[in-house]
Amino acid sequence: MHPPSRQEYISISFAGQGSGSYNNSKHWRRQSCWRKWKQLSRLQRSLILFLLFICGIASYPAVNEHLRGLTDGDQHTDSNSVLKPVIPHVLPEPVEPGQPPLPEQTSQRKLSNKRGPPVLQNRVQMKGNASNTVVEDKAADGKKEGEEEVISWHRPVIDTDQATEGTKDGGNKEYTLSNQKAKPSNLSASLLEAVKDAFRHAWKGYKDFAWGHDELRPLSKSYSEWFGLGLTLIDSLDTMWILGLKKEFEEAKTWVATELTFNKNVDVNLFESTIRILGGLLSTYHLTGDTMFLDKAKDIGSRLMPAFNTPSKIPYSDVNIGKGTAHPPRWTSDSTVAEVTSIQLEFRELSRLTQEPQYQDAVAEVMKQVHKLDGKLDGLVPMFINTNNGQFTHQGIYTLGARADSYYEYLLKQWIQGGKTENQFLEDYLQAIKGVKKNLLQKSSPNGLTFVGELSHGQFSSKMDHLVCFLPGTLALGAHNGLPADHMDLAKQLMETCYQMYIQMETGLSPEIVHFNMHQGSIRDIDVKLADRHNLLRPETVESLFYLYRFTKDHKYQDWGWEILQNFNKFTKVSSGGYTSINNVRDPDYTSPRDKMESFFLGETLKYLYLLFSDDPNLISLDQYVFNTEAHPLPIWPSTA
Ligand code: DMJ
Repeated sequence: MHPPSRQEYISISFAGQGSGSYNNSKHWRRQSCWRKWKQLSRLQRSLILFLLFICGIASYPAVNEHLRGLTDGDQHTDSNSVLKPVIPHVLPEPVEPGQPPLPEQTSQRKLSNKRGPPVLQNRVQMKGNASNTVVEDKAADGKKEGEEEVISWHRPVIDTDQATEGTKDGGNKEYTLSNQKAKPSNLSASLLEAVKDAFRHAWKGYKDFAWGHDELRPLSKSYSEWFGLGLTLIDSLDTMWILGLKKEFEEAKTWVATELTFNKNVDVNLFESTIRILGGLLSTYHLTGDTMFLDKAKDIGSRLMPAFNTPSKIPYSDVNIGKGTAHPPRWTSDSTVAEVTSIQLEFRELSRLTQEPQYQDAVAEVMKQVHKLDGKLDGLVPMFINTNNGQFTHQGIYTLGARADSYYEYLLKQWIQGGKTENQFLEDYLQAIKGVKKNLLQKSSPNGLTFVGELSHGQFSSKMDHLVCFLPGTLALGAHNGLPADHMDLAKQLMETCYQMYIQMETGLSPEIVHFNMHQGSIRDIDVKLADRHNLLRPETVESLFYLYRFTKDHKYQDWGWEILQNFNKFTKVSSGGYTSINNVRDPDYTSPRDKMESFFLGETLKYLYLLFSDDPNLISLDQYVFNTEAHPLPIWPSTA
């Protein structure tokens, strides 16, 4: 008996008859290829397979880089989200009627047209004052003269109800139409209200789809858990208080009082839970005077303490707050230098409030050891430290970005918190800034943007993380507290650079990492690698804009923040509620949303934008409060003298 003929041979016989009417489908093509494959000799097939294998190996790095670009992010990025279909841009949604301006909104100032040095090309130009419109730079976008596209100030970009594949065509045309109704009648008087609108919109998404959970996934209208502790809600408490969102605050407070429990068998990251949860609860206690928040702060603070039970007293990265056990990550016994040196403001404050010294003692011991360690370069620290022997590891790499950033920030801020009496912090900070200037500071070509690069075993790299954009603000804070005036000069230069990292992108939003060109003849200052094009709604640039505006009163910093807020509204706002991180800041038509709203968007980004737009220097006075690295204000200690 003959075996039943296989389907592929059936279609071959149709095609082979040359009827000219074959079915040109994928199905047919698959069958035809299969037939040809089967007709090859074993040797030919082996040869082809071998060549395909070689090609595969050769293309692996490029593919890998592309995939990394889709998945990179904070360590807790949900990798599933990258597989989501791309969501198209949509027409503007109607905007809720505006609230009356706040009393502090008195300025009738026009938005500045200035865009830094004249040679620097900015993508977005603001025209006029009362019209509050944004006109895209036609040259940059290749549009014809006279074809101005007016963009409304407040447009949702991502409509969850219209999620389809392939958004390349048409999407941008639709949503670049002006929505005149959406414009506030007076822009300067509405900046604060615009931030409140953004917060309410973000909060709506969180409340509707993620209430009591860690993070909103706005596109899938669901949530993700990291620690399972209502992270976004806690991170947002003091923002709501500062923005005056009383109803929202009361609802959240009720949840904290009745639902939040730390008696849970969960592993949490020491640093992240300290800066977001402990920091958030402490600052909310200070702002409101409600001891419920202090009780919760004590509870989480004491549950985090097992992290310090290590041979070296350098804490482990992870703690199980239910079991009272701690451990390093599975693959190493190292902790990150930034993580172990950026929990001090919170634990020191907890000790001051409770009169229990163990918290402060534990974090002071870390600072004492790091201060004495070998392996620094002119005050710059490596990125890892071993929890067994207390020594730096992976030495020779110096950055102000990920894994080292807030070490520098907390040197200055501990000095300020303690009433400028702990000179060791100040000395280490001053030395580190000198180290930055000597080893990491360079200028780009062709326009001479000042940037902070990295050093790897003596080799300079022009890579700069968006995270480094905390530095202008920190430098300005130092200068405000009496440190050398040239710190302020540097702060201003770096601020300009961080702004350019936004405005030179097609979406007007910064990527996660940029590379600066340094060779003569470069045609642009900033390059972005495929893997680095994402934006996670991070706060560092608007944080620095807030400090720079507070100390200089130069309105251009408010203008820059306003542009950034508009671009968040334009490219990351999800119509059903919430904002989303995006994968691609280089293509306004194809931003590839990640389906995640990080808690720091509410805890930091929107708070700093609000404070930036406020002209009231007493709204969280920088002479009374110091912000932790998650934007939670803690009091500067009263002098004991
Ligand atoms: C926040 O958790 C904090 O600002 C931290 O210092 C750095 N990373 C995020 C924001 O980018």
